[in-house]
Amino acid sequence: MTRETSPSVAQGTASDGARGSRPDRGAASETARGSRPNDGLVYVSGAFRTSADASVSVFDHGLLYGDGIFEGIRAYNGRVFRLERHIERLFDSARAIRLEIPHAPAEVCDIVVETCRRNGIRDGYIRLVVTRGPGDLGIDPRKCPQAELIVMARPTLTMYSAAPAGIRVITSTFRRNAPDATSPSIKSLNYLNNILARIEANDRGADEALMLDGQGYVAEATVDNVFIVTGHALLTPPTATNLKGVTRETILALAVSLGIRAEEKPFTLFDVWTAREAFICGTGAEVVPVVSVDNRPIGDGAIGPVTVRIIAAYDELVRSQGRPIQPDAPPREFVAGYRVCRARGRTTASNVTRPGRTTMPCGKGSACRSSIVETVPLVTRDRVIRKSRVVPLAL
Ligand code: PXG
Repeated sequence: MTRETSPSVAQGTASDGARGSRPDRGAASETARGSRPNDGLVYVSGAFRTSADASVSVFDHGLLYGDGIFEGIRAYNGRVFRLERHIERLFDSARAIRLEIPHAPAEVCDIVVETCRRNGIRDGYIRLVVTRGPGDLGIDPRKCPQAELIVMARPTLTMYSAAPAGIRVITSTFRRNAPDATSPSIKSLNYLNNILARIEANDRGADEALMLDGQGYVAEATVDNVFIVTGHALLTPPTATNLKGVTRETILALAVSLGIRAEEKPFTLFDVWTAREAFICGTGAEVVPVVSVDNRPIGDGAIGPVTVRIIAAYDELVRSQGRPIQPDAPPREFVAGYRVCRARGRTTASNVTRPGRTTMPCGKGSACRSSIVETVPLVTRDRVIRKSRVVPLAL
């Protein structure tokens, strides 16, 4: 499975006088230089190395030219969510930039799971990076004989601290990459447009930025896909102008289970300004309500009922599906159910499948009469185990 090559293949191992053997310069200088995790194991150059020893060459074309791709995956409850789909997208990105990953997709899946195991991850965030590998100065990829696969796993990743209450978004002046330039379908190491958009959001005191495409249609956020709820349906832009997000796909499928009409259709800022609800979604962020765009409240400026239902269904789904990290984990039969409460003018949702966790905002728990219960069909090891009882949403 793994290429257990000798440490001498890796650049900057402890034995050659790189980071591992540097004198400790103390916390203050570490902060000045930007702190980095010093625990855990990273898969790099064909072997697992301590974080302190995990490094790549300064001649790596991923560093020199952004010549590479990445993936972000989450593990929940001891399972890696939609692992095969993420790895399929990684290989699609690689193919698009004519990069040969030095493993088969199934081997990369195994390396991801092994990285989780070695880091004791049950819940966490997994990052894969594939670079063109070490070469020399000069853009020509023929200078890079061997691509570099890096896999890291961390127990946490927080994208937006304001997420539970809903985030404030601005529209960036930076456009999402044109489909006829570096396709936005490629999850490449070139995120400069998106980073500039995020800096713009930071400067304007917002949490995130919406990026438009070259024609002025809404494309996506800087690291998330975008959805709006109109009076007619749940809408998300077609993927020509944005990343083919795994979370986006999951939500489109969940919408079907929930009886929510969903469409992939281009839309403009007008549609955002007049939307009832909006949210962004991605592996890192999960599903995050958007309460304002360019200081205009979305809907009534509170988190809307469709968003609440989707967050609840997504939360249940991710905790019940995925490739087990421990090899002999028994299959778990699981049906999501949750209660949507409209008490006190608020709408929220709470899990009712696990006893003792039904806490409604009205304080009545499962006795709450302002709520409806829904179940969502879930799949265990690719098998549908229960049909849903869909409660249609009045859109
Ligand atoms: N659009 C863009 C531009 C992204 O980078 C998404 C949409 C959502 O895709 P998924 O497949 O995750 O639903 C992304 C995802 C990070 C980080 O560390 C970035 C992403 C995901 C997780 C972490 O910045 N990008």
